[in-house]
Amino acid sequence: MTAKIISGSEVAKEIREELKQEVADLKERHNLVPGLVTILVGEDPASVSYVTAKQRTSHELGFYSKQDNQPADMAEDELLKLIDQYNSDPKIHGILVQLPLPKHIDEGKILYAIDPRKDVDGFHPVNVGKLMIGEPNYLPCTPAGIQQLLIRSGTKIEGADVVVVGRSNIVGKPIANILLQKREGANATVTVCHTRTREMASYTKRADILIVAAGKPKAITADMVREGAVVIDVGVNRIGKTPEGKAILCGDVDFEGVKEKASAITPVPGGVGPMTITMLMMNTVKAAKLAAGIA
Ligand code: L34
Repeated sequence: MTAKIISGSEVAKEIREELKQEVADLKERHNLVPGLVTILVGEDPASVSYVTAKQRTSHELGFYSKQDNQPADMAEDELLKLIDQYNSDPKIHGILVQLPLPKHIDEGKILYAIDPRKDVDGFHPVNVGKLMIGEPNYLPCTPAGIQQLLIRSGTKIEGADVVVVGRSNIVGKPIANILLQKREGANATVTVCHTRTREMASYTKRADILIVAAGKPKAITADMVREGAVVIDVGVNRIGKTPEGKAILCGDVDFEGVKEKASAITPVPGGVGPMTITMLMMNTVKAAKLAAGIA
C-alpha cells in the first residue's frame, strides 16, 4: 500500500480562509481586530523561522500583530515586566512567548505570568488543567492542529488505538489528553510511549493512529508500523543545509519506508508545522471574541 499524503499545508490554507472571513466579519460587525504579540528572546534560527511565519500569517488574516524581539541575555524580570505590559494592553488578545527560552530564564515562571485569557498557546497551568478535565479554553496549537488534520482527513478517531511517541508538555501529553476526551473528534484509546518504554515497537505496531513527537530523526521505521495505520509526524529536525544555505528538514518518521505501509501519512515539511501556526490564529480569534464578549 502506498499512503495517502495528508497535506497540512492544504488543510491549513482551508482553515485560514475560514478565519479570514471571520476576521473580516468581526471587523465589520463589531469593529473588533484580533491582536497578537509574539515575543522572541534571542535568535535561534528555528525559532526565528517559526515566529516569522506566525507574524506573516497574522498579517495575512488582518490581525493587529506585533513582533517583539529581545536579546538573548535579557533578564528574567524584564521579560516578566514585558508580559505584564501586554497583559494590560487592550489591543492585544493573544501573547505568545516562543520556546525554548534561554537557560537563565525559568520557563514555568514565564508561562505562569501570561494572563490565562491571553494564553493562546494553552500553556498556562490553568489552561492545561482545564484541558485535562474536558473544559478546554485554548487547545495548545500543535496538538489542536493534529486533531484537525485527523478530523479533516476523515480519519476515524472514535475507538481507535492511538499511540503517541513522546511525552512533552507541548505535544505528547496534551495530544493524549485531547484524543482521550469524551467528545466528538476524540474518544480514542490512547497509549503514550517515551524514552523509558520497553519494547516500543510492541506498542507502535498496535496503533491505528500513530503520532510521533520523539524529537529524533527517523525514530520510527516501517517495521514499527502496522499495515494501514495513519501516521502523524510531528518532528522537525534540521539535518543539514543545501548548497544555497537552506535548512534540510526531516521528520521523526522514516517517511520513504513508512509510506509503503501506512494508509495515510503527514509529510515534513508541509504537515503538522503549518497547522501549528494556523491553530494559533484560531486561538487568537477566539481570545478576541472572548475579550469582547462575543463568543
Ligand atoms: N510558545 N513555542 C511556543 N508555541 C509553539 O507552538 C511553539 N512551537 C514549537 C516550538 N516552540 C513553540 C512552534 O510554533 C514548534 N513550532 C513550530 C511551528 C511551525 C513549524 C514548525 C514548528 C513549521 O511551520 N514548520 C514548517 C517548516 C518551517 C521551516 O522551514 O522550519 C513545516 O512545514 O513543517
